[in-house]
Formats: sequence, structure tokens, C-alpha cells
Amino acid sequence: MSEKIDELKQTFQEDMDKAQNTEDLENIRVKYLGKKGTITELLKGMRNMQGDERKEAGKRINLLKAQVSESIQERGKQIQKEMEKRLLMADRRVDISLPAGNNIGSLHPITIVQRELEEIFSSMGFAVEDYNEVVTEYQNFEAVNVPKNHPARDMQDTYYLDNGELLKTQTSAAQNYILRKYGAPCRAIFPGRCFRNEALDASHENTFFQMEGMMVDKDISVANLIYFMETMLSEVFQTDITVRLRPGFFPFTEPSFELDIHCPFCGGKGCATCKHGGWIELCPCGMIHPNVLKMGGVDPDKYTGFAFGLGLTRLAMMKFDINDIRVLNSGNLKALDQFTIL
Ligand code: FA5
Repeated sequence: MSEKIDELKQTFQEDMDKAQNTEDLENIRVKYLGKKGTITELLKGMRNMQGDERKEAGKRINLLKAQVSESIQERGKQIQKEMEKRLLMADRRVDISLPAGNNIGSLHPITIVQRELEEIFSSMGFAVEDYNEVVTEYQNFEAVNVPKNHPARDMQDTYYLDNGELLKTQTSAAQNYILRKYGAPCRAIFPGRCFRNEALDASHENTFFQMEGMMVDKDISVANLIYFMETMLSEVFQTDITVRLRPGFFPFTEPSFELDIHCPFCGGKGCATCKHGGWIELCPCGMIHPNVLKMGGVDPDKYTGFAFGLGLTRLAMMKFDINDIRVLNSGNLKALDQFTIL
């Protein structure tokens, strides 16, 4: 019996290694667990056994049955995920001249990219948080080290409510809330809609999405920042991504950087997407300023951390090759219909 079980385990593993899709898996399930399946036959064979031999065989076969069924389920989930990923990340090109013939609805391109990023960061232990769109001046500016009359406020003019609150200009407005909620150590991302009083053009909207991320712990350094950004972007673009940091300025990070990626479309040779420079500017980031940690109730002498503010809308444009940001908020079904996920 034990030889038979070992043999069966081996052939099962070989069959599983070859399984590519749900149909292959169903065939394997029938072969081993179906009415006339090999394991079912083994169980039937116990009829001829007695006493301890029967007991022992029953234990082993039932264990094998549970393992086989679990492996099939696990592989099924994996195949399902791979299929969803392929559907989501298929290299879609927007052709707005195509007729709008699709009536079944679809996820918005930004939602597709946001969900993918959430999944990637969750798998690296980051909590996913949501935050208000209407915030106080304190949250949007003071709590991230931008005091009243600081010139950095000029770059982020926005829409004010009569009660003095405002539509948040950056997801950084949630940094203080996140630090207070989690304390240290913490890892969190918080995507959100942002608003700015902008002159609109092909790459500037008054309403757009960012995805902010923060990691705070003992001895966090720029090396950690680079590692997480490279890992995340390699997943998004499904290819190894090299990043470079250039000096930048944000009042809430010190040092501050602009993170560029080696163009994933031309491999750095130069193309229309990277404006022939080989690099694409993607994500401002830096080490969280001690004042921001302090205002969030975290001791900057014990903890350090990094923060980044990814332009989610711009990332979606890059992934789906959309060359005018205004398409995304336009409700133009001719363009948006093409992202339908069946
Ligand atoms: C900020 O908003 C900082 N809060 C980012 C940050 C977070 C830095 C944490 C350091 C640490 P900036 O203004 O550059 O930075 O905006 C970040 C990204 O948002 C830009 O790179 C861009 O992709 C996107 N963005 C900004 N303004 C617009 C706009 N009008 N339309 C579309 N995307 C925009």
C-alpha cells in the first residue's frame, strides 16, 4: 500500500506540474478524486482489508485525498489570479476612434492600476488606507511641515470651502492621520483623489489620483526606499525596473528625491514615452522629515522612515498608453470602454 501511495503522489505531482489551466486541473481532479479516480479506487480497495491494516490504510489514503484536493484548490486559485493579471495587465492601447459598442461596463483604468498596486503592497505587508477628500489646512499643510506663508503652498493652490476646509491637494494630507493611527513601526499606502487649481493640459488635471506610501521603523534608510520602489514597479511593468534618484525638494522629506525609472518601453534607448531621454520621472519621495514624525507622535530619535507620492493617474496613462489626461475624467465611453474586463 505505501508503495502504491508513493507512486501515486509522484504521478500526481507530475500531472500538476504540467497543468496550465482550469481544464487541465479538472481532468486531474477527475483522474484522482472522481468516481472512478485512482484515490477513490484505493479507498474502495480497503473493503478487502481487516483490523490494523485497514485502519492504517484508511488514515494514509484519507490524508493523501486531503492533500491532493488542497493542492488542486491552491493551484486553481493561482491560475485564476494569473488569468486576472493577464487580463488586467494586457498591453492595452487606447484607440479612441473605435466605436463604443460595449454595454457591460468596465473598471476605470485608474481603478485597475490602483487595485494592482494595492495587491502588490499588501503582499509586502503594507496596510491599505483611505482618507477624506475634504481636509483641514492643518492636515494638508502644517502637519507636513508646510507652515502658513511657506512658498511651497503656491505650487498647490486648491478649492476652499466656506468653513475654511479645502479639497486636498496631495495624499500627504493623510500622513499625520496614518502616523497617529499606527504609530511606529508602520507600513501603509493610501491612494486618493487630489485637487489642484491648475491650468489644464494633456498632463495636468484639476482632479487626479496619487498613491502615497509610508514606512517607519528603526534604521529605515534610502536603500529600503529603493528596494520597495524597484520591487513594486517591476511588478507593475512585469519586467525588471531600474530606478535612479535625483535630488528634489519637499518640506516634508529630508533628503527629498525625484525617482525616475529606466524606460520600460524602450529599455532606455529612447522613445516617445520617455521623450527620448531613456528615463521617466515617476515618483517624488524621500526620508520623512523629523518634524513630520514628531507631529505624528513618533520619536524621530528612535525611528526613521520613507514616504513617496506616486502619481497614480500618470502611471495609469503610462501603462495604457493614454496621451491626454483629460480622457480619464471625461466620461468618454469611446475611450474608457476599451478597458472592459470580461
Ligand atoms: C506631491 O504632491 C508630494 N506630496 C509627493 C510626495 C509624497 C513627496 C511623499 C515626498 C514624499 P507633486 O506635487 O510633485 O508632489 O505631485 C506628485 C505627483 O502627482 C506628480 O509626480 C504627478 O505624477 C502627480 N500630479 C501632480 N499634479 C498633477 C496634476 N495636476 N494632474 C495630474 N497629476 C498630477
